[in-house]
Amino acid sequence: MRVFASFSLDFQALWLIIEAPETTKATIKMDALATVKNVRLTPVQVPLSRPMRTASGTLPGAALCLIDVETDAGVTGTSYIFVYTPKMLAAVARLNDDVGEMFAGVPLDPGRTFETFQSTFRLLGIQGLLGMYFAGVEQAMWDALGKTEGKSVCRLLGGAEEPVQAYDSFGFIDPAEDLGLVEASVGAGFMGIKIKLGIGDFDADLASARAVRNVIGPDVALMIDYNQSLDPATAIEYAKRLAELDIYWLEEPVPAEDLAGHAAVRAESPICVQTGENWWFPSGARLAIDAGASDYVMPDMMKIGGFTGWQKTAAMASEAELPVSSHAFVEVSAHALGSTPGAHWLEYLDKARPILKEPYDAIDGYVAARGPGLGIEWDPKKVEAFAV
Ligand code: SMN
Ligand code: MG
Repeated sequence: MRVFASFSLDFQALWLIIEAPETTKATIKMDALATVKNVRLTPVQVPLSRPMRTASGTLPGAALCLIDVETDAGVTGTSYIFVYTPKMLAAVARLNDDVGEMFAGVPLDPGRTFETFQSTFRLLGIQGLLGMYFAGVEQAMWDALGKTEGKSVCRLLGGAEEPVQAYDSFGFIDPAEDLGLVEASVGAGFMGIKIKLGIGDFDADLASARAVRNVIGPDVALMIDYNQSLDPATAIEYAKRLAELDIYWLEEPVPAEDLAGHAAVRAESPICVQTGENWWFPSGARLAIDAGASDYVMPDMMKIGGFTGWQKTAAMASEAELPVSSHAFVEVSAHALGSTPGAHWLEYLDKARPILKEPYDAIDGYVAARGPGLGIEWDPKKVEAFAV
């Protein structure tokens, strides 16, 4: 049996024609997809409850671009991207001014929109701010689609709003000041804690990790993130010395693009290697997985290309038997992991909380997706207060 999908030019109706033996030819009529009218972008700088100190820089707040996709169905799809530094906010707002109009009239079909986007910018390439911006639009399109269908995005993707195990994500921990926060996380039910190392010397790192292990006890997973700051030989040496603390994973020990370096660390490290937050689109994931760069994977919903990129990457990871975790973006990640068989850990790094009417809470260390759509709504007063 052959199946053809044909689209009327004005997208008034989507017809799926199933060509079967003459006698049983059937036509199924489906509702028309809503189309995009306009994409709005609002840059904000949101305070973080705890500034994020990493080996590769400190983030005092979260520079976010809020993306609202208005549709002709009367619903508005919503998502946001994180551009790491407020100095990039104006550039992304300008991008939306200049290329946002390409989405006008496009049906809410994120997968096809991704293909069109990729071919439109084939000569330029889509890594960087352009790709991040697109991922935000793609996610907002899914949100709008979920709202028009009265379903969560997770359900549209074939999953369910099942709670996903989360770890609480910290920056560099000062054992003299921050252990109370870690203790509170474990008290709130988190069964995993991630800390960053690599700011001071190794003895300070070891002392910090040991202090955290002592506070969380032996049953809570302890993850370590070096944020790309080591060379492979040093990473292997440090991994051997940290192993006594029963470390669950060693994240981005070396620069993200050094896939051979990651593979070398993986081969020698007694601790499992985790990476993925800096893989660009499924093509980047393909290279890393083929290079054997990691024991676990943690794609970032923004750099991997939204839900379309996530699904392709999750399929590759599944084929390679690599457990899939998320990076930042609590809300979209809950939907992505909720529809990913073999989901591993959700990173609880709650950057959007101050601007959401109803933030995503971790309950007993688990986070569940909710609908309709992505289940998020801006708090307009807060958005105004943090607008840049
Ligand atoms: C990270 C996330 C957000 C900002 C800086 C660093 C990170 C992580 O590497 O994995 O949490
Ligand atoms: Mg990381």
